[in-house]
Amino acid sequence: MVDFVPDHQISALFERLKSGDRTALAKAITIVESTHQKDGSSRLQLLSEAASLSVDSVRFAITGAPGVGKSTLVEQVGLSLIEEGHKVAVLAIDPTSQKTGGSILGDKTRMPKLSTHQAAFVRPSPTSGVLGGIGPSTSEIVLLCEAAGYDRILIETVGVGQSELAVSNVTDLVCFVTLAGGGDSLQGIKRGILEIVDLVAINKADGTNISASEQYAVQLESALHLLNGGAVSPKALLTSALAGTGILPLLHEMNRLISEKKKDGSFEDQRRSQHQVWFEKATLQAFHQHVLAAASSQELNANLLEQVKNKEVVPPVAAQRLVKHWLNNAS
Ligand SMILES: Nc1nc2c(ncn2[C@@H]2O[C@H](COP(=O)(O)OP(=O)(O)OP(=O)(O)O)[C@@H](O)[C@H]2O)c(=O)[nH]1
Ligand SMILES: [Mg+2]
Repeated sequence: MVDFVPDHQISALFERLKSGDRTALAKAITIVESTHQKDGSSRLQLLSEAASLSVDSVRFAITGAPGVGKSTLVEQVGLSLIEEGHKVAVLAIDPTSQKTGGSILGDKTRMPKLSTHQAAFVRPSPTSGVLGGIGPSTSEIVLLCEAAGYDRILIETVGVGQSELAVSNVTDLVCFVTLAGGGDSLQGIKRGILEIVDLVAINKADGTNISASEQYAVQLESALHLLNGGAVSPKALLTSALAGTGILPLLHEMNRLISEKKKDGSFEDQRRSQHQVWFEKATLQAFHQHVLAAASSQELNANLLEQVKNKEVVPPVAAQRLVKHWLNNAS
């Protein structure tokens, strides 16, 4: 938990963050991630300052089943983006880290060069119990990284059904990583995933796996073509994150798709609707916090709680009473 931070210290912290100080960025992220009431104003001040900067950034999602090579691919793509002159922030979101606490280290060791590179910031994030790990604070962390000068954001997340949709709400492009053969075959990929991906990387296309990967790419591209009703459909490209092959063509395609989105206006449209979703989620979150804070200090809550525990009132009825009472008393 972060202790209370006065406004002037937040301004000083933000100035350091803006100049690229990683310690300041890490501290700001901790403040934003903390849901503690005391940090509310510090969090909002940081976010307002960050949002007032106009940053020409691109946010990429790298998603896929566990173990397909996402982190290894992020290391390669990240290093190539740095070669292009960018500063790269990586948010590695691991839905299992909450339980094990161990995979965080795993992610960093899969990105040995990136996590120690001057032009990169690698931040493993716990998931706070949110499905797929994309929580309300993900957009906020992205904003802080951008304010600190990181103009390319890579968000690694394990694909667990709904999480692809969640990650597509906070990024400009979704790259789905998959493998030829094994359990992650075409039938195993949920239709919902294919509907939102912008491109597919068939990873581990190396050694004896090359021809199977080539066949799979053809299969996948025709499935994607059908799904898109014959319109322009996502490409499936072969990569070997381990050998470093196919990385530049993948990055080239990612950049090409972004330029296209910028040209036809869909990049900006997408960001605008993402802001709407973010606003809706933040409203619910703020409402939730206020109701809970107000309710917890009320006698009514204590009485209701007793009644609920004694099974005298069913929880949904108690909840309605509590919220109605709060609304009637909130001016
Ligand atoms: N042969 C081969 N192995 C790879 C390739 N990419 C990654 N691996 C290996 O696959 C294993 C998993 O790689 P990660 O990068 O940790 O995979 P991940 O998708 O990030 O895994 P989670 O974060 O646990 O979901 C490691 O042993 C890697 O060395 C590749 O292109 N070819
Ligand atoms: Mg990983």
